[in-house]
Formats: sequence, structure tokens, C-alpha cells
Amino acid sequence: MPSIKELSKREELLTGGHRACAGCAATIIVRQVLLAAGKDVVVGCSTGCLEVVTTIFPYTAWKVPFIHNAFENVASTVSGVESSYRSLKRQGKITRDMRFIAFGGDGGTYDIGLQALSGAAERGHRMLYICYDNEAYMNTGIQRSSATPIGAATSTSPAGDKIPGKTQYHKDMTKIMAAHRIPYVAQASPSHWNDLVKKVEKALAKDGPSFINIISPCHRGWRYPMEDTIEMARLAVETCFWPLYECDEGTWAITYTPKEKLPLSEFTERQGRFAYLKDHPEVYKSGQDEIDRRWLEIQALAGIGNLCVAPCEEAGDSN
Ligand SMILES: Cc1ncc(C[n+]2csc(CCOP(=O)(O)OP(=O)(O)O)c2C)c(N)n1
Repeated sequence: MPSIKELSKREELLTGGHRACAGCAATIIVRQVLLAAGKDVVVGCSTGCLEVVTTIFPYTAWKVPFIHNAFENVASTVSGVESSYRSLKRQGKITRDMRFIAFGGDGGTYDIGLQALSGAAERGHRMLYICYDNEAYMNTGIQRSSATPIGAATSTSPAGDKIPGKTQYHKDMTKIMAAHRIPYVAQASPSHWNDLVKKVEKALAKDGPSFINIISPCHRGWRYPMEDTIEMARLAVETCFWPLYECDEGTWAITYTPKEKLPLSEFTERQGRFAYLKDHPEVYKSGQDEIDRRWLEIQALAGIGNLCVAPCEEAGDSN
């Protein structure tokens, strides 16, 4: 794992001067990922904020080869590029060792691109798929996605007299990818850059598909002061709303355990999208309970604690 000093000496592969909002986590995430990946990568990006702000014609902020994609198919495109690379390499027409990275927002990953992503994972392409999860369709005006958490107000789940924000839990996308039994799956956060960089290095070293889901706070959609982006990511981790873990060749591990798990309110009360929760304690409780359940589940998968709530004899265990 390179030190921060070593990383800071590496070339920045996403230039400044792009059109992302000040305080956008997605571009911070890309810089962290590319610092770990280096120059020998081909990047694809699904339509969404990241693609729109980094590739306004005739400019590009990417200093690595970049392929523009439709909203739904970045995993298909990058898997096709990886296949042709393998063929050309077999034929001796390419000698350079290359890696392939697809970036997608949560809309492009959890929702519209899920089929393309699942197919690429099942076919076993050697590519890293990174979801920068800002928990809504931000580029088109903050519409809810299946990654939007319960109780969050968006333009299509407005909190008010009719509903208290989104009424469903967020989809557990990382576990869906782990169920594909691919070599490497992880959750990361830009607040824990060393953990993130290590995970990217691990993922790119795998001879097969990998997936990293990265929390990507968005001050426009989440409604917090723009300078608090990294703090929001950190609170997501410290409340276990966004636990940092990995499933490496089938072995689950928690890669960062908060010293003291903070209540979810430390995360929600800092964001305007959750403002209505103060009038809806039952929705808040439902969100906290679900976070606690998922945290228990991850601990059990990592071999810590026990999910079994019934006495073991009753569950038919003879030991
Ligand atoms: C088939 C299709 N439907 C809708 C759109 C419009 N569209 C472009 S980007 C986008 C939202 C992207 O959301 P997400 O993937 O979460 O990325 P973000 O903008 O939040 O970074 C939508 C709805 C489109 N380009 N193509």
C-alpha cells in the first residue's frame, strides 16, 4: 500500500478545470481510483454527472483513454473492450498490460445498468466496475433511485403531506454483486482514502470481474454545505450506514470498524433531504433498524457475532 506521500507524487489523471460542482465527491473518488490504477487503464463512464462534467465537447478532463456511454450500458461497452484487448493480445498485436474500469452512478448501476453489469460479471470479464453512489439521479434533477435511503426527500419522493420522503429502503447492491461470486467485491468511501486505494489495487490485481461501491456525497441533492462532503462520507461510515467491507474470493472482512457506532441521526440531521424525519420518528426508526440489521449481517458474514437469534437447539443444531 503506497503512503500518502508516494501517492501525492503520482500524476493526477483527472485534470482540474472540469465542470463538477465544488465539493463533488465523484471527482475526488475518480482521482483516488486513478492514483491507485495508474496510466495503463481504459475508462468507460455511464451517462450521469461524472460523464457530463468531465467530457464537455470539445474538452476532456481524462488523461487516460475514455469511452462515452449511454446511461445503461457501460458494463457492456467496457466488457467488449476487454474482450477485444484479450484477442489482440493473444494475436501479439498488443503487448502493453492494460486494465479496464467502468464508472457508473447509482442510477446507472443499481437501476438501468444492472442487467449489463450482471451480464458482464457472469461472463467473467477482467474489469473493475465502480459505482459512485450519490443516492439519486443527480444529473437530471435529484430523482429517487433504488439507492436512495428511506426518508430522503428527492424531486420524485418529495417529503410533505402525502409521503415522508422515500418510503422504501435502499437496495443492497454490494451484496447483489457478491452473489455473483466474482473474485472481488467491496464497499469504500472517499473519507477513508487509504482503504479505498488498497481496494482498487486488490480489485485490479484479480484475473476476473470486480466491483467496488463507493459512497459519493452530493451537496446539491443531500443539502449540506459543500465543504462538508468528506465529513458526510465519514459519518456514513461511522454510523454504519455505509460499512467498509470486502468479499475477497468469497472471504468477507470488515476493513474498518468504528470505535463507537454513531446513531444514524448524526448522518441524517446534517442533511436537508432528511429534514422531515424530525416529524416522522417512525420512519427514522425504521431506517436505523434496517442499518442495524445490515451491520449485524455483515458482521456475521465476516465471522464476527452471530445472526442466529433463536437458541441453537431450536434451530436444529446438535452441537
Ligand atoms: C435511457 C435513458 N434514460 C434516461 C436518460 C436521462 N439521464 C441521463 S443521466 C440520468 C441520471 C443519472 O443518474 P446516476 O446514474 O445516479 O448518476 P448521477 O447523475 O447521479 O451522477 C438520466 C435519467 C438517458 N440518458 N438515457
